[in-house]
Amino acid sequence: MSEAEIGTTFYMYTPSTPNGVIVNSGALSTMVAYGFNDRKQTHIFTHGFNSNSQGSSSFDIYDAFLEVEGANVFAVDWRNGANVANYNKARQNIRVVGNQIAIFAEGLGQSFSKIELAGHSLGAHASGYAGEALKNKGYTVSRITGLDPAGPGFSGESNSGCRLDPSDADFVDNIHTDDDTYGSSTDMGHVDFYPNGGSSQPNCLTDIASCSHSKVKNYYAESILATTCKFTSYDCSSWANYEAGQCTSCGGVFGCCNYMGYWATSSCTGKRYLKTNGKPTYCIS
Ligand SMILES: [Ca+2]
Ligand SMILES: [Ca+2]
Repeated sequence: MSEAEIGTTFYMYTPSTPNGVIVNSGALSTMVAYGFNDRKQTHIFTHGFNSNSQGSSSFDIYDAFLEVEGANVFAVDWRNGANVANYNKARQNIRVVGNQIAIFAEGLGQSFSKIELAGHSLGAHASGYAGEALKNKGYTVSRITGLDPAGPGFSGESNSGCRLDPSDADFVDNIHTDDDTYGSSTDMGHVDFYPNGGSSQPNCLTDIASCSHSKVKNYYAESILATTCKFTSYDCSSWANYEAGQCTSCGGVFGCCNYMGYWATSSCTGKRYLKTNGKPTYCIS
């Protein structure tokens, strides 16, 4: 679909405009008038297939960034390109959306060390395309967080230019919550977290309604607000071995631990496992 047909809209949320205002790409003076602050961290969030930017689980993420960082939050709404019957059409549309995100980010005139992208489902790959497009212009975004990056058409894709991968940002971290249906079973970041094994989440009886695929947004929102319990995860050869209690140590010969979500660091890479609760508070340790 064309840019006009997709009609990508950018919503801005700041401490001055917590309910959001629609802003135009490149209209920096208007953004500043509404509270954009280039000394603050900027987060650009992109939704997935059959979705939009205005759902409650997305608002929880924007609100958390405002609360913890007083950040500039932008929500990329490409609903006309995402709410189509044909998944492959939506999949093609994120090439367009990724370029629009890149142009929008460049228009902020901010150091890219302050700009982080995050996306759910197809939005994770759109963020990857944006990161790649910016790299081609000589910029590198500091971080891309993939929330259950979409699997169909991406899992096992050997060409990193066709999907989210570690080269798309200084630090790429992903959370896989439905790696056998809507999400991807392929590691696509410097670190890839597989809560509850990554296939099926607690209290999700069926994934037909994408319960497990969507649950990742709840985990991520909670992680931003975390103060003590920060989703500690463990290096392990498999979920079965993790469940059998073979991987409970951090450091030493057992490798390092890392926090899933907002508090993840780039110093501890690879595939990680952890358990969560089935409802808030999701974090166990
Ligand atoms: Ca890529
Ligand atoms: Ca599943």
